[in-house]
Amino acid sequence: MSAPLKIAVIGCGFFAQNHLQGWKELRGEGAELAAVCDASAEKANAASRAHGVPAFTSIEKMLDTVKPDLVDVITRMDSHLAICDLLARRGVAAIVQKPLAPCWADCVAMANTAREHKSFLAVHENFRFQAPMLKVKALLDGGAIGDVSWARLAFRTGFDVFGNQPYLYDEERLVILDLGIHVLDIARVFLGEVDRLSCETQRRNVLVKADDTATLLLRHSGGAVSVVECTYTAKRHPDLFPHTRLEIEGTKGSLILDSDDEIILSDGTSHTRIAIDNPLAPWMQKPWHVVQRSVMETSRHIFKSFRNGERAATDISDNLKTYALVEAAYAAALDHTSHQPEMWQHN
Ligand code: NAD
Ligand code: 89V
Repeated sequence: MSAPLKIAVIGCGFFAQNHLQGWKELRGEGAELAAVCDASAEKANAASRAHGVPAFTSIEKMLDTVKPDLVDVITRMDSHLAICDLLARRGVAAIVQKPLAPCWADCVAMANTAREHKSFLAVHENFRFQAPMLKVKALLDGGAIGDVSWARLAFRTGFDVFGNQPYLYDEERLVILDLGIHVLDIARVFLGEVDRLSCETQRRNVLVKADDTATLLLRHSGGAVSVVECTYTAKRHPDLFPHTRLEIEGTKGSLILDSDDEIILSDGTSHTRIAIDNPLAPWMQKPWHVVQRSVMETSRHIFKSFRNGERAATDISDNLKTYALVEAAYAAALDHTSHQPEMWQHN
């Protein structure tokens, strides 16, 4: 095998712990965690102690000292533009967490800079790498339900996401940008690109500043229609957080994903239950494990793409197509008409 590539992590907060564990598992595949960096010395030092790599509080100093091959950015969206700009100008390949940025203009600026510097920039969009979603995609691609014509994709929870991520209370745009973005991404993966969409938002939790619930109607380019639902304000028992429920119908049958461990595949007269394998590694904890494993699978895919000189499935140009749906949804929620997603025009 070729020499290991050096990975550096920027941002060692709540969600980075999953990325750090994932990189540890990918060591055998040539990804060597080489440094951690956080503006908070306390967070950087804690990650350094846990993973036995040097800690930095300055990105520049980390780049000068470690010279990483690939940097994994797990800071919040308001810092992504500046960090990715610095990395692109220094010729360093990068992975960046979702959401790419707080607004479309910043996303486009990031895409233009990456293009200008011919730098590798992939977005760590993980839902399509969840074990249930990979299984559904394989069934659809294998023709299990024929041509897909309709779907409902729903993420409805009352799980206290604010406990781990208190900054979510104060976002100007909440549920579509933080959560809907994942569900819209899998809608694209399963049903194809979107011609137009409409959307209604609600603020049902008075403690949050912005939308906590959104219901979207999408017309896909191939003719299929889907309903995308997301809320952080459902009262459910059991609450399946962090699972996305799916109902997908096609010309030959349908599939239903209503739990984390099986898909019900039907041809209209009988059904079969298809098990989903999603083992719990020692560093994973329920209910997060479907997300945790997908973090590792997303990193694995992006790392392999980078090492092989290929584009990642979730590179910035792909992720802009998902982000454009978020923008269209907020625009539709404002004027109550359907909107077409914008396209990134290369400069
Ligand atoms: P967090 O606030 O807990 O951690 C962010 C860290 O980045 C902080 O420790 C902060 O000090 C550091 N930081 C900020 N600017 C920096 C800079 N310029 N240089 C170095 N360090 C810097 O945030 P979080 O909850 O871990 O979220 C991080 C990202 O992960 C967000 O974009 C969030 O949307 C995403 N996230 C994704 C999922 C998922 O399922 N895909 C889940 C949770 C969070
Ligand atoms: O992406 C996220 O912020 C995740 C989840 C969708 C699970 O809430 O925390």
